[in-house]
Amino acid sequence: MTKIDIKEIGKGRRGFIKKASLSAFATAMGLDIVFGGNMPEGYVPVVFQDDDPYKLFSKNKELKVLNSKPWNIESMPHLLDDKVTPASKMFVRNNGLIPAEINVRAWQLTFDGESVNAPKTYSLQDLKTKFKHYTYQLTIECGGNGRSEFFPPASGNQWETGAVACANWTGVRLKDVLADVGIKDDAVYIGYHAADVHLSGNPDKEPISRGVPISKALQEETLLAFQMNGEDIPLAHGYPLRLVAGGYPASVSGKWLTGISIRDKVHDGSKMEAPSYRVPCKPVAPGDTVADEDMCIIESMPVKSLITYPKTGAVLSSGQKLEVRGHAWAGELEVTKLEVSTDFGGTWQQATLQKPANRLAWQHFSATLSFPQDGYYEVWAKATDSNGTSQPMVVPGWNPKGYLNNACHRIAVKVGDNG
Ligand SMILES: Nc1nc2c(c(=O)[nH]1)N[C@H]1C(S)=C(S)[C@@H](COP(=O)(O)O)O[C@H]1N2
Ligand SMILES: [Mo]
Repeated sequence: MTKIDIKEIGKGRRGFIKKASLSAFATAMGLDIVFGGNMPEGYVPVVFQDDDPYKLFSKNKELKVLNSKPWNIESMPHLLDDKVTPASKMFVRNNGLIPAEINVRAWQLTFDGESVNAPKTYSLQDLKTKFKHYTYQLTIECGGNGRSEFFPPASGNQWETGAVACANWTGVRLKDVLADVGIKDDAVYIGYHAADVHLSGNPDKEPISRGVPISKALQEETLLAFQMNGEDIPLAHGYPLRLVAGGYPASVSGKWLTGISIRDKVHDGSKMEAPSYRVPCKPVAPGDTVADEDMCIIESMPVKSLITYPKTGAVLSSGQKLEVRGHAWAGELEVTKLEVSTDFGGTWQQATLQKPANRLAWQHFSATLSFPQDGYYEVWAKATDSNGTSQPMVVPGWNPKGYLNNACHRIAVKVGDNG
């Protein structure tokens, strides 16, 4: 099966449409462009001018498009109410252009690097037939989720709270495949390679090529996934093959996976270098300049939670109780406590917190709240991880790139007619 993404066809250097793409447009339409020779250089036929990302990626219309080049689309707390996030409500974060053409039959995954015994290549079929399949619910959250709240502001996509999801991922364990490849004792890191295209159009540049320490690569839940929620992975989320390493910043979960390098040092691919996906090794004052050598790679994500029901702005009648619910997660750790407050953090009430479906899955919570009188309230949620660390009530540790904002989530609730 070949999937063609019309929007990416012909976007060469600087996004201009080349004459050479005329035939690609014609093929996509199944019609000749009779006077196509008269089209000005760079002209996009009207039928292709309206990018409708919702249609293109089958997304719920309430998701928010932050950027179209590359596509970055954010979800919202009330859309994340499902226990397992469906594709239609999952955020999209791209650093480059989605591969224009995907040939599943010819798709290969190559292992190389200083620390493989010998390079080895697998077809998708090899991976699916030679190794045992596993399914896990894995939480993946963009390192920049919550960036919009930092001050002074950090450049980059201004994510609010919706760059997180927990889907069911099915694939083979990376550790099983690495055992088959044969790796040397000096392996310390892996780095992924993928089929997406750098925004410059330069085929020699990778939009992103990140990785994880070998110990994370060898965890049971680290998958080479070919299914999401029981179906082929949607194109926007990495079809036909994706590395999924839950609990770490989602940037390590490489989509459209074509290669894995086993490194004898920390992987030095695109966006591994400072300051990308790094925070100051020691806390700094807001707005400080931080030298590259003082920035450390983000590994496990911090403890966090989201109230997914009700939607902020809920209106209750006088005396009505409110059943709130949501999810909590803590990177590589487990969430051990979830508390909610209706009085701006003055007092806290313990919520019912479920165990995760498996390690690295988010956990569901619920609590029944009552309100003493009519008026305006906020519901705040605070999770605590198995190390005893809780979410901060204010935006934590400012950092130059605006990563790791795990401040308590808050929703507004009005009680009574005049609330
Ligand atoms: N090949 C490739 N993999 C990638 C990216 C990318 O741009 N290219 N973006 C990364 C980042 S920064 C994030 S947050 C997640 C987003 O995953 P999603 O789009 O499936 O939600 O994919 C990661 N994997
Ligand atoms: Mo990300």
